[in-house]
Amino acid sequence: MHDLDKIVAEAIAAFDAVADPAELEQAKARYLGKQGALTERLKGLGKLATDARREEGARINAAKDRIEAALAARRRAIADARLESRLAEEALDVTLPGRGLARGGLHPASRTLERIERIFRSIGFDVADGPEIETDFHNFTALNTPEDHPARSMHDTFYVAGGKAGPVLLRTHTSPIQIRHMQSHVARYRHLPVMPEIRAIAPGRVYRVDSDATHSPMFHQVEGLWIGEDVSFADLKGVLTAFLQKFYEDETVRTRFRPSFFPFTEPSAEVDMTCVFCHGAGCRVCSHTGWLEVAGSGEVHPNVLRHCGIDPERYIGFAFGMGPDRMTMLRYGIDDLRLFYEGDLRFLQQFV
Ligand code: 2NL
Repeated sequence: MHDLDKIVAEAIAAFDAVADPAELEQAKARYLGKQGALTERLKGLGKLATDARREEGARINAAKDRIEAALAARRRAIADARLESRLAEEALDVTLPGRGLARGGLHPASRTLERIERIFRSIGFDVADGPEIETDFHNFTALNTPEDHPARSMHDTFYVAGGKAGPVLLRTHTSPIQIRHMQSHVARYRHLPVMPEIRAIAPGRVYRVDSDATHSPMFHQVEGLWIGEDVSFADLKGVLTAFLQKFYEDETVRTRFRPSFFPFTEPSAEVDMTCVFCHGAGCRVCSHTGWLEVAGSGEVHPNVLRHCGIDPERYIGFAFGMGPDRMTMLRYGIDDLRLFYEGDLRFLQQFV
């Protein structure tokens, strides 16, 4: 074999032996570079006679072309192989089923509020809303709560600031929603000879300085109100009994009303329902009484109506307040209120 053929064969073998672009460039330098095998041969041409020089020069150039062609082919092969392996590595099977998004869901406390709203809407109640930061007037004064009542103390209420218009606080119940609702109802229907009936519930977050296994500083309340010319205590009993039967999906639910006291109602009553677990027979949940305390209620105090611009000699009605968080616990059999506010997905996912 002519020694040029040997160099070409060696170069091709050297190119084939590497798989890395940088190593390939190093191999190229060994054959085509300034100190490469072919360049050395070209330098030696000067010593030859003209004819021999032309012949030898042509052969060297032909060898150089073959090496360059081999180099170009190897470059392409390495690049192709790299692309192939990247494609294989990053392969994406678009026909595979997706991983899917985790499905969100409403918090059990929200589900209960929506359930309560749906039931009351179905019997003709509006759902009212209002600010969580309230004035002392809407939260206490309009509700006939005396200046020295313990609910007004720093100990029981979160005060936010003392503005020019008086103390500002986180509402301790949703009653101020109803105060605002009554005031705007009165203003809206001022031109009518008879005020249309007020039928509304007020669901929402409320705040009290209280925190243990059964009390959270933020919890939920739903209050309700029905004011008209002849709304009676019997209507209160009928509405609450029907509501509780619907809420707990049990038409055998019975209620009883025990005398009580609230500054904003007179007379006032504590509402008990037959235990949802034992239906009145007595069990651990109802402390073996057969009854569960579920709401407070009463006839709206005349002073409250006056504060809202309603004439208590003409209009009368009832109000009630209940704790939807406890209702959620009873409905789903949850035994610790704190689970509601920890945001633990293992708990929350059970309600999706
Ligand atoms: C309870 C007691 C109650 C009311 C709330 C009310 C609201 C207005 C006027 C009169 Cl605007 N009363 N609300 C009445 C009686 C009881 O809640 O134990 N709640 C969990």
